[in-house]
Amino acid sequence: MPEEIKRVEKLDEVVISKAIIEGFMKDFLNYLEVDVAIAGAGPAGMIAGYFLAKEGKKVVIFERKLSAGGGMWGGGMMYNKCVFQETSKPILDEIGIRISKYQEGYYTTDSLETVSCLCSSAIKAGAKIFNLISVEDVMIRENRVSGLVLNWSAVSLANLHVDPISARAKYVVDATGHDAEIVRIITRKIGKKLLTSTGELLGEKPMWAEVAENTIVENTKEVYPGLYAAGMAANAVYGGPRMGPIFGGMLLSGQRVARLILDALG
Ligand code: 48H
Repeated sequence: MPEEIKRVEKLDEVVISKAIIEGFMKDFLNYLEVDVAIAGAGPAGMIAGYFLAKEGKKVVIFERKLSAGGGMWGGGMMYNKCVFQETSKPILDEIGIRISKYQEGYYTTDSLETVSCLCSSAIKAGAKIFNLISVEDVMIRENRVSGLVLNWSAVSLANLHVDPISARAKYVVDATGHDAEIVRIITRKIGKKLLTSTGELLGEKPMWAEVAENTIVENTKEVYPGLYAAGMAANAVYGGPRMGPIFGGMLLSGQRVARLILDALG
C-alpha cells in the first residue's frame, strides 16, 4: 500500500517572503550592538564565536562569502582532509568532530564534517553568523576600535557605489585569514599605530608548520586597542610563518582570543 501523501492546507508566497524579511530584520537589528564582533567565519572566527557565546556573550560574525568555513573545505590541495595535532584534540572532542589517528601526534578529520560541526556549534552556542556581508571599515572612538562598518558583499562584487552601515562592539576580532583585512584598514587609515614592533603589519613568513602552529597562539592578542587578531591574521600581523593544511593552531588561536576577550570583558 503506498503511503498517503499529506497535503499542506495553504501556502502563501507573500507570507513566506514576510517570514524571511521580518526574521532577518529582527536578527540584524538585534546584532548591531554586541559584546564582540568578529570579521570572518573561518575556523578561527567560528571557534572564537563558540567559546564567547558559550560564556553568554553577545557575539556576531560577519562573513563575506555565501558559506562559512574559510579555507577549510578543501583540506590540502583539494584533498578534503584536515590535519590536527595533539594539542587541538580536546577542542575537536568538545565540538564532536570525529577524528582518525594517522600516527602518533597526527590526526585527520573530514573537512566537510569539520566545517559543518564548527558552524553548527558556534550557532547553537548562541553566536550569530551573517553571511554575504563584508567588513569594509572600522569605527574608532578615542583611539579605540568601537565597531565595524558593513556592506553587502554583492555591492563590492558589482562595483556599486552604495554607502555602508555600522555595528557597535565592545571588542572586535580580525579573523579574516591571510590578508588580515581589518588590521590593514587601521594602518591604511591612521598610520603606524599597531601594537607591533614597528607599528605596522609585519607580514606572513614562508611555510614552517611547527613554528607557525606555536607562534599563531602567541600572536593571538590585541593588535590595536579594542581589536584582536586571531587565526592566520595573527601570524600575518606579527610576522609568523604559514603552516599549510594543519588546522589545530586555528582552533587554539580562536580559543585563546575568546579567553583574552572574556578576561577583558570581566
Ligand atoms: C567579512 C571576510 C573579510 C571581510 C575575509 O581564511 P580563513 O579560513 O581564516 P582562518 O584564520 O580562520 O583559517 C586559516 C586557514 O583556513 C588557512 O588558510 C590556513 C591554515 N592556511 C595555512 C597556509 O599555509 O596557507 O577564513 C577567513 C574568512 C573567510 O571565510 C573569508 O571569506 C572571510 O574571513 N573574510 N569576511 N569581511 N572583510 N575578509
